[in-house]
Amino acid sequence: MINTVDKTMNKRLFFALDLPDTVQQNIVQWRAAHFPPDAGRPIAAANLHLTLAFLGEVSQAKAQILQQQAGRISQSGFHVTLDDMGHWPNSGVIWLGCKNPARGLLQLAQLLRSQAARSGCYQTPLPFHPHVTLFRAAIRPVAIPAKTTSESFRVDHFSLYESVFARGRTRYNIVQSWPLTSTHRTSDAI
Ligand code: 2AM
Repeated sequence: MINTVDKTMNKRLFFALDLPDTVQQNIVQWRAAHFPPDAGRPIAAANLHLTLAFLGEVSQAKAQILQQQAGRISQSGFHVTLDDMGHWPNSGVIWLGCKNPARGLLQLAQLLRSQAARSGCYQTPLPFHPHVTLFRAAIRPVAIPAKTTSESFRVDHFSLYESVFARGRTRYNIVQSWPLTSTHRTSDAI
């Protein structure tokens, strides 16, 4: 049978939280001051984000369904405090994370991940560990600074992103965003 689905139309998508510009700039400055230049490949300020659910290569039809489902999510915003960090040498990732992630953050990621799984997007069985990737290709041991930036910000929306690789660079473009506002509160605001 001939497969008439044009795979080139698929997009590499993921749901994520963007970081306020000031937070991106603060993190980049702190990173430059606290890590050696050969720690790994630093992520550009504009690309710093917190992934909620990775979808992979997705057809337009499937993306539309996932966007409709995302639009039905009703929950309030929350705070993110990046007061934790670490190094995953196997995946070569140095990251900033949250010691005590807000319940709303975990709830939102859980919902998006289960919707993605139901639509046939493979979801890792590993537990969700909210993080902002600072470096990739960090495969050698590196001294992790004693203290993080402890950047804290309020989250009032989440977004669907497309990952685009062009001219040797990866860019993350926002496809659509949805507000986190709810008349009946389903998450805590800390
Ligand atoms: P990472 O930062 O921990 O690498 C876009 O690629 C985003 O989706 C990245 O933030 C990446 O997380 C996340 N992601 C999760 N699973 C992925 C996968 N299997 N392949 C690529 N990116 C993935």
